[in-house]
Amino acid sequence: MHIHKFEKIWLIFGVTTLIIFLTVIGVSAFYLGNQPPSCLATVNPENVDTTAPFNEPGLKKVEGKEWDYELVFVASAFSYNPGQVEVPLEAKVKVIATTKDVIHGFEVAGTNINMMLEPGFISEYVTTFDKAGEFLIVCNEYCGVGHHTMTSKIEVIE
Ligand SMILES: [Cu+2]
Repeated sequence: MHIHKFEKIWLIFGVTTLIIFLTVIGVSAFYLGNQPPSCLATVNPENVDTTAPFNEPGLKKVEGKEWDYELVFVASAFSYNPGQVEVPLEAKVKVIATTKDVIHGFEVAGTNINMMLEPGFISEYVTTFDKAGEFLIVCNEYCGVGHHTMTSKIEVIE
């Protein structure tokens, strides 16, 4: 069978990039331990309000962990609880969030926090807020008629 020279080059290019991408994903997942933010912990979506830590949404100082604070958010159509929260500058924070009803997004504009909140799953992300100011939290998964009003705010204060 005759394969044109350009077609051969294109095939080699395609297979090589595929191998490179799979290697990057493999190293990231199995060697560096990177995982999607919501793949390990679960919560019954009907009992979110009575299940720790979601029974007390907001910022809490913690001791003896790799992070200094835990910032708990509960999403439901069409709001986040808390609706506004203050975080000290340079604090290492673990953001813990879930949803009580449908899938919502949790994007903190201007940072690299961007999680999908799925009913029954807990999404977590550890980050350091190293810029002072106001950061808008928006829902970026269409969740219904009030989707565009679904926001919250993180104020990073010195
Ligand atoms: Cu939404």
